[in-house]
Amino acid sequence: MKLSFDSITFELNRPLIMGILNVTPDSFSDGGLFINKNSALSHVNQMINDGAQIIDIGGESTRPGAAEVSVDEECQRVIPLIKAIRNISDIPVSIDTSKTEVMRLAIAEGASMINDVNALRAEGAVELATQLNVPVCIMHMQGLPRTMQHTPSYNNVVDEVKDFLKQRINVCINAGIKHENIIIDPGFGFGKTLEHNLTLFKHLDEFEDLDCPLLVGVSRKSMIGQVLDNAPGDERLYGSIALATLAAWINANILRVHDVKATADALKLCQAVKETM
Ligand code: 9MG
Repeated sequence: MKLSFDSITFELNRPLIMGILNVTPDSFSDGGLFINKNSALSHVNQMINDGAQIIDIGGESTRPGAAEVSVDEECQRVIPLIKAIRNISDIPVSIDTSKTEVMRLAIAEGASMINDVNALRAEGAVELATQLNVPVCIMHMQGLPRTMQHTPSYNNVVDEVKDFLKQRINVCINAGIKHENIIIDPGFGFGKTLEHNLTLFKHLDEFEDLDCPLLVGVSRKSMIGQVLDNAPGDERLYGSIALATLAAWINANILRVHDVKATADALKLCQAVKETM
């Protein structure tokens, strides 16, 4: 399996690290830290040096209950940063948004991937992604960010998440999105209880038959805090690394993480064991 951006093609014979850059005042773990352009850029530089292969930039928090942001506000947060990153590096930049106008502008300014937690369900999003011809991550979410954690409910979480992703892959393919541009994501923490998240994680290997690169995002999430006796966000590093390593072992292709250096070290060990005869 391969993943191609305009500047680089990855073979996906080992997981890629996608470093998270939230340019928001209210994200659950790093909200407010990178609103300032210089601190954001120096964080990007650090993540590149630490081993990130993709940078995911978001201008609207998707944590449960987060306030909605206008297109203008979201663009003001992310576009200058995308331009600035393009001046210092050709690392692929992913735009984390569900809004078509933000997708369009971000790609025009040098982003080369769309990460949509809404799986391109906004009006015109599938058509736009076809036209832009860039990799797109389509994620499963039950409900909407504002209310998704109120009463998540499934008969069989693995089957239902897989069915949703299959259906979205079909919609994308029928609209003309190339199969090799589609990345799937079960959406940990998006309309799911702890039990749903753990069940999905245990069955990650079952997503292989959808035949698309698999992105896993669990870094510092509340499922880790819940297992660790309600540890707050800044005490979830070791738990995040444990899950990143397990996901890599189960063959995840992209890990979306806050802590790039720690994840990169863990992945090196995981890879060394995998490659040993
Ligand atoms: C933006 N965002 C927050 N969590 C995420 C996750 O788990 N996956 C993807 N693709 N995006 C996410």
